[in-house]
Amino acid sequence: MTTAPDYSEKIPNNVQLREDRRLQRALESWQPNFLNWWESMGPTLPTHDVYLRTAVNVGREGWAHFGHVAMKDYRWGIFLAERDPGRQIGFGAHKGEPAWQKVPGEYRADLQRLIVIQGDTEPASVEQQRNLGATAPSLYDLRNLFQVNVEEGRHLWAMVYLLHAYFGREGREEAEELLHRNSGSLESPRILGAFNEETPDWLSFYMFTYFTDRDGKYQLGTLKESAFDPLSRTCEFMLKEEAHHMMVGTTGVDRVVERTAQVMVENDTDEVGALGAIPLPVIQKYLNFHYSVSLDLFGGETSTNVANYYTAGLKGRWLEGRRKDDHKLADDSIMVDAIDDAGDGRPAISQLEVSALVGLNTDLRREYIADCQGGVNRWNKILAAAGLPHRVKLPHIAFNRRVGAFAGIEASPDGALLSADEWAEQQGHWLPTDVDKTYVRSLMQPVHERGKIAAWIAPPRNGINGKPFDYDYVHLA
Ligand code: BYC
Repeated sequence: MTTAPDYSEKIPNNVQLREDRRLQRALESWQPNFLNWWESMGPTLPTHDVYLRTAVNVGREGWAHFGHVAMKDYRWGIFLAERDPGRQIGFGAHKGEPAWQKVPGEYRADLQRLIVIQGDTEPASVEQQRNLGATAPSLYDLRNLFQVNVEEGRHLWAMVYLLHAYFGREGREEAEELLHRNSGSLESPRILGAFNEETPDWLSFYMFTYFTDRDGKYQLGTLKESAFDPLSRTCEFMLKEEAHHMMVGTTGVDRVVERTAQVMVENDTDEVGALGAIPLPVIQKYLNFHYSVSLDLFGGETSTNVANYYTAGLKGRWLEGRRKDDHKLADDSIMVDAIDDAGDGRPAISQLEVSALVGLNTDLRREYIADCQGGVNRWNKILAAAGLPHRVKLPHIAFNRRVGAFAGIEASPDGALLSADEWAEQQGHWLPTDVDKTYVRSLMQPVHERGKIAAWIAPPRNGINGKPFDYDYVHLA
């Protein structure tokens, strides 16, 4: 099968859509609805064109083409990683059997649900970020925002393709629903909590692309292991695009921390608010918020859903192939976080041994936490290099949780259990307050001039695709 997308088609694709007229027609009738959604819920800043990358191949080398394009003419398409005809299922009850090219009847509902949840997050993030263009700190950042947005749009296409191609009428209905639910809507909100939060400023955007997109990386990594081969192949290619989103988040927070550290050192003060930078305690609060809502995205510490998904072969573990066990886990156990009785009737944070299968959300969350610590280490290196003793840190796993074992309790960033009153009184020390948010927003004055950058953030070390920072990445309308 050819892997180069065909751009002569209305819907660029490398799945030989032309050979399945019914499917092609169904997707072509969804396309105008997608474009209407993009027009009404996508980026609000009017632009003439943007220096964007578009996928031209799914192979290891040279898969992207860079050039200025009008965003509404971006060629959203359907690209799956190359098929390995000998691929075998790597885990669960069907381990060793050939990967599925069709959906087995008994797993249809579960697979559809996973694909819908994944698909729902993609347009949600575009909706959350739609107003950010108006306050971009530089044309470089503006371009990165739009790149993330168009690729999240393409990830929606990826899931809609699966729904249309493999799930019949129900799949087509779900594809419509993906355009009807909206982030933050009271009547029909997005499915997962973090995707109904606002992304009102660029510090939130970088934190979101660091912490929440990283959940995407881990969830896609588990779906890449799926026995359902088209899902596996589509996630494999999505992960390639996702790498850029990780870069935007990581280096975005780097640059905010770097600028704050510079202003602190130059003025020999921690009080950088009056000096146009973002104070470190505010950065820490934003980090606390985005990290904790992203931890919720992994579901409960124990979950029979995830045990069933694994045994069925629908959703594997992070880097399943590298795990040294039987890949069935029926006889294994795992320690998970839990709330216990301290003995005096008060709750206490403890650990509980459960079957490895029901603890798989915990397994994935732990991989994610270790990865998040990498960012914190980077940011602390920046502070240390500036000669500052200050450090940022990840809050305790029980902090500000609304899903799972800790949903019913409140804890401080150090993991001390708090009464509801103590939490209400103190949360403003740990989560962004209205005052913090208003201050951060007050800094968000647009810098849309070539080569210029806002005062609250350091310029990037490198431009995009070898271009300099002062390249004309975006032409505004
Ligand atoms: N908010 O059994 P449990 C991305 C529900 S991000 C609201 O513990 P399970 C991206 C749950 O549905 C990656 N509800 O959960 C990033 C269940 O409901 P039912 C997105 C929640 O099923 C940035 C109940 O609570 N992809 O790609 O083991 C930009 C009990 O839960 C939440 C995926 O998530 C929540 N946070 O695990 C753009 C992969 N959490 O059954 C894109 C697909 C749980 O009682 N999804 N609930 O009605 C999954 O694998 C799983 O559904 C979850 C939940 C990991 C989300």
